[in-house]
Amino acid sequence: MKNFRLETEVIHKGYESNAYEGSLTPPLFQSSTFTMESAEQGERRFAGEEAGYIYSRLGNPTVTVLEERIAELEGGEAGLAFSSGMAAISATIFALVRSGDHILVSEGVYGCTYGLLELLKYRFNVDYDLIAMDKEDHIRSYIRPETKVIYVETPINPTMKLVDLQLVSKIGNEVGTKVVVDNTFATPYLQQPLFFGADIVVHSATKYISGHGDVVAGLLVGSQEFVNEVRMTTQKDIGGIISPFDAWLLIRGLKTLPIRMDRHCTNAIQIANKMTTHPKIKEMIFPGDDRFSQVDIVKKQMKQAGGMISFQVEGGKETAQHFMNELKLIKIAVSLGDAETLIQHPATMTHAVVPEEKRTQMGIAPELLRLSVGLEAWEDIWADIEQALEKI
Ligand code: LCS
Repeated sequence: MKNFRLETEVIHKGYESNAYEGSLTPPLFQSSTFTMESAEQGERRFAGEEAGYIYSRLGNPTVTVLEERIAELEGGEAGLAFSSGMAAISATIFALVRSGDHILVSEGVYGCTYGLLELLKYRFNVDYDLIAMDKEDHIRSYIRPETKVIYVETPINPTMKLVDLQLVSKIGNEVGTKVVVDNTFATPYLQQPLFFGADIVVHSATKYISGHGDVVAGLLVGSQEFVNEVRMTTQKDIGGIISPFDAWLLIRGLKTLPIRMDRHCTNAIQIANKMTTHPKIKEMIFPGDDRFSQVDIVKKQMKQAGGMISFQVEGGKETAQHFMNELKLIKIAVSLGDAETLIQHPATMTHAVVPEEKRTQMGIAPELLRLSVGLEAWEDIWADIEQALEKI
């Protein structure tokens, strides 16, 4: 069938209703295992000589629809779904490195990704460097013969710094190092790393892809060869698979991804405009702001600037916490990309596991706050922020 635009593929890709009694939505195959017609068929399936489902840790028809859909959206050959973003990230990295290897990492990653890098370093002898990835020479100076992965978040959680995907992919491809991009903040609707030359995309699907705050899940997109390898090794044998029901919820969430992202983005622009003029907001970091230091990268690789804003209030950590406590509509919660506007304090919440010195290197100040702008009327979101600012 011909390829459609992304807005159409999020609704139709990988599913034909006539195969399932005309059921409009993909059925939920809530089954752990699949029966075989004969012992010989079982033998052929295990030997890989015959296609067919065996056991849901190896594949499930509902999960397959999700995997085909995310692969299409990211423009990759194949997709794989996991029980969490961290399951996707850890299965990917474990498939790419062995003891003695080195990983080059963007200067800032989600707290538990940092935790995974530390675990790899101290338990499995896999070294890493967190570096600013803005200059070609600087990046190249950190590449060693043992560098097997360049791991990048863009936009970076929570500092909203960007990494030039074309630049890192060019370097990675030249030196033969896999480039892995965490595309959680942008989603494939706003940014498609594989088109810039990256090898693998990972997601916390818990966020915008779900969009409704009711699933914890992860996704991976890459070449068919790499996806097959992960499916049969670090996913199958470590076991971080998604449940069919969670896959079904993600299929539902994905259908509205484009229209939700448009609204997140326009709401964020309105809130950011208001923030820039407020005297109690010391600094605001939003890729959609004209004064954002990496506007060129936004223009080059993102369709819109996204729905995440980081900012600092005048005063230190206590003032930031006081501000959060005064909010009424906006919820204090980690996670992001939900219909509800959420706020969190990275230094004591999502990035509390990162030692202070490394947090400073990443740009996470004690008064930094991260706002996930939701789908409510922006005027109501701003009114809540404004009344809380008045009280600090
Ligand atoms: N990558 C990014 C960029 C994330 O923000 C997160 C979670 C993960 C990976 C891990 O995904 P998970 O296993 O939770 O599905 N970020 C969170 C955050 O900022 N607040 O709560 C979780």
